[in-house]
Amino acid sequence: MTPPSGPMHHAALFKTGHAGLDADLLHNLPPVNGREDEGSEDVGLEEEDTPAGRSRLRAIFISDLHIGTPGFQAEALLDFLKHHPSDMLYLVGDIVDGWQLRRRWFWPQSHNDVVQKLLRRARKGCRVIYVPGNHDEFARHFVGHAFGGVEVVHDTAHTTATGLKLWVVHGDHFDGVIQCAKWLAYVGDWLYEFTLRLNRHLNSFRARIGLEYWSLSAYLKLKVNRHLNSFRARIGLEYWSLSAYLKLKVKKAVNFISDFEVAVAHEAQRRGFDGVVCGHIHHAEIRQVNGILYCNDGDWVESRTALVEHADGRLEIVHWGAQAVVVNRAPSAQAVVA
Ligand SMILES: [Mn+2]
Repeated sequence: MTPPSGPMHHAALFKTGHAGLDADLLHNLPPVNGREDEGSEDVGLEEEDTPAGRSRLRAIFISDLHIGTPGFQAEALLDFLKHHPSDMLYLVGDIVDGWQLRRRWFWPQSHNDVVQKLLRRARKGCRVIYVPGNHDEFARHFVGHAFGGVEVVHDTAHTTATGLKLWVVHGDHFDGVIQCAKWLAYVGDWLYEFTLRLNRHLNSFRARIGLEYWSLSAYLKLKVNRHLNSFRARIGLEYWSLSAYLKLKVKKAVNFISDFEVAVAHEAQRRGFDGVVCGHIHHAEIRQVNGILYCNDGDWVESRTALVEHADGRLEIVHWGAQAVVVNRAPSAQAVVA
């Protein structure tokens, strides 16, 4: 089965430092396509015992692990993988965080365990396909190669058991911030990591001295609003509502999500696909966008989510772990340019 209009032949979006290299590689790449695997892949190749009551998945899509940052929830992912054997595993970008590692080396044993686990899975017969993202763009130089059975591709096509043709891509090329101003993306990334870390430290300290969980952002909102308005009154400005301002910001974030979704879905349609699987904005979702099936597999920093395809072709988002997770269909302001 030929992927419609050949996703590998639209190289314009994926310019890397190795322009000449890409063109050659693109023609030598085997199509990565679920349908074609059915004959050759032995479903009997169990990586480990299928846990009782769970059947083997046809495919798993995960992205935005950010291995190499304190935010990566390695134990949760290991646990998820242990409970979900699959025929195919797609790593949809931002797997290793090169941006953060460049600033500060952070690589605990649990992060090693995850890498080992992924390689082991490939060794045991699971087809592992790695689609690099912006945080691991260094891997884009290795497109067309396989490492320990892990195939590296810019983007790929996956056909579900029901015949849906899905375009698999990280999605950063549809993020206006990254396209227009990379430095802004770096700054935003640092701020995001910083607030995550601050909140974590603050609350672990509070827990140690017996205090309950406390939200830094809620406190700041109240404080800042009070001081700001007393200052504004003093210099003769009218009252200004921080919460109204934040609400506007939230609306902008929502717009950002929907702009992103529309852009990705539009490109998938242009390439002749029925749908798209991407990551990047840390916001798991399955929905129709202008007649195209838009799937986002979320992240393993905050939401611990994966997109899975069951044996019958059913697609589903799995939220993993004991943490309270709100399954909310409505867009929220939690999306980040990641
Ligand atoms: Mn990304």
